[in-house]
Amino acid sequence: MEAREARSAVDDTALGREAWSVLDANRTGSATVPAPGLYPHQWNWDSTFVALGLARSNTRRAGAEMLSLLSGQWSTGMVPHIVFHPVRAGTYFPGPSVWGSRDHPAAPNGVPTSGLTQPPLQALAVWWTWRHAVDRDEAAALVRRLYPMLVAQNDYLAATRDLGGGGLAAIVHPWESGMDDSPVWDAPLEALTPDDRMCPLEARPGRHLDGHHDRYVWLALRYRDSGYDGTYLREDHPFAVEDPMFNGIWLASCHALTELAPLAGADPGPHRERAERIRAGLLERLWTGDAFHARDLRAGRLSPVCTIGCFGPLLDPGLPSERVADLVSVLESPRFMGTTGYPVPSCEIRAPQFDRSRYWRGPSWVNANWLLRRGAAVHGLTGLERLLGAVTMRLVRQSGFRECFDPFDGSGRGSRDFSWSAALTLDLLADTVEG
Ligand code: 2M8
Repeated sequence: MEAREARSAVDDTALGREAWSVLDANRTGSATVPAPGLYPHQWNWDSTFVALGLARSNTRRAGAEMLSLLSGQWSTGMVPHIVFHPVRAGTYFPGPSVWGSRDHPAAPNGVPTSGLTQPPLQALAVWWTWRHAVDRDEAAALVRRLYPMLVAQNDYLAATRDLGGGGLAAIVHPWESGMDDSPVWDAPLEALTPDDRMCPLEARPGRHLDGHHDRYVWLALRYRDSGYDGTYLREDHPFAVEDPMFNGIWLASCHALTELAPLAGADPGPHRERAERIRAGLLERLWTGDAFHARDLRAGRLSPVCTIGCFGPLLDPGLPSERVADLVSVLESPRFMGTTGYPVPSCEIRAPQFDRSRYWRGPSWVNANWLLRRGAAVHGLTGLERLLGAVTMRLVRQSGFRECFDPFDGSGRGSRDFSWSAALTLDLLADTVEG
């Protein structure tokens, strides 16, 4: 363990080997768990980042990762944020008995899952797998198999989650953002008035603000008790936020679907139209003048805090060039990349809520850096793309495949041997090789 922490200048081949050994160790059957100790099940976007990282070297395994995740898809089209590993069911809270998917008619038979979703990155990962596949026939078969599930997922978001009516999907729980403890959720969480059904989470040092543990669980229970009902979400659920990262990822997946549709013999037109609608929603509803800020639908307010989530729409190749320039200038400024030696901090450092060691409130993350780097790439910002790749490689070379990193000194935080950090390193290494 200490050797990983002390790593300074591992050569690329050794680093790649270490990444593979982490992914092999974290694999259970056909799925890769984020970190067996802390997160012993299949998580939605973790698994999808693993597929993105494996895409260039192992089409079959990237595909198996997606198939395993989508085995948990509900008949509503919702792709759950956790697919539980049956043997380890008792080791994570809230587990299957709390979510109660077994008793829900829309949940898959025999595959216990949570009742929430996470950023819809899957179509992008499937497209990435197809684009980089060595065996195109195998990848095309995978696309044909997965395409209907990806369409169902997108239709679910459009039909059930456009709670604001402006073309964006709302998240109904901070866990759905993947950036669970982001300060963006502080105000909507504090506005809740939980009743006596509050149920405390086990404390984990450096994780959530104490006052919010209970609210996370309470919110999840309220939604469960509604029967995971769409009308309840629209009319009663007290947490509904339009998040720019969630929607930026959704938009990127709609673009991916326009490329995948012809391979599945389908019309790309509806995906193009949906992408345009999401872009219009982002520009009309979340743009503040320098970045995209999350909209709290219940309070009718934009969040004042700027976090890495604010840059999600960079993933849209059709984002107007002035908005791209505005975003990049904030990203490169002292508020984010300009003053931290190990960017990108997950919250702007001048914000009172910034905390260099609390999850999603300051630390740098490999997956967020990868998304921003992809955003730079789609806009042809080669210098920024290279820089984001280099700073991310420096983090893992120095501190190993940690869950996240201190943005000032690069030291590791959270779990060791974390799957998405290892998998996305493989993707970055592949770019180094391809030049
Ligand atoms: C963290 O979220 C889980 C709940 O989903 C937790 O706090 O227990 C987040 O970092 C999230 O982005 C990630 O998907 C998950 C598993 O790595 O852990």
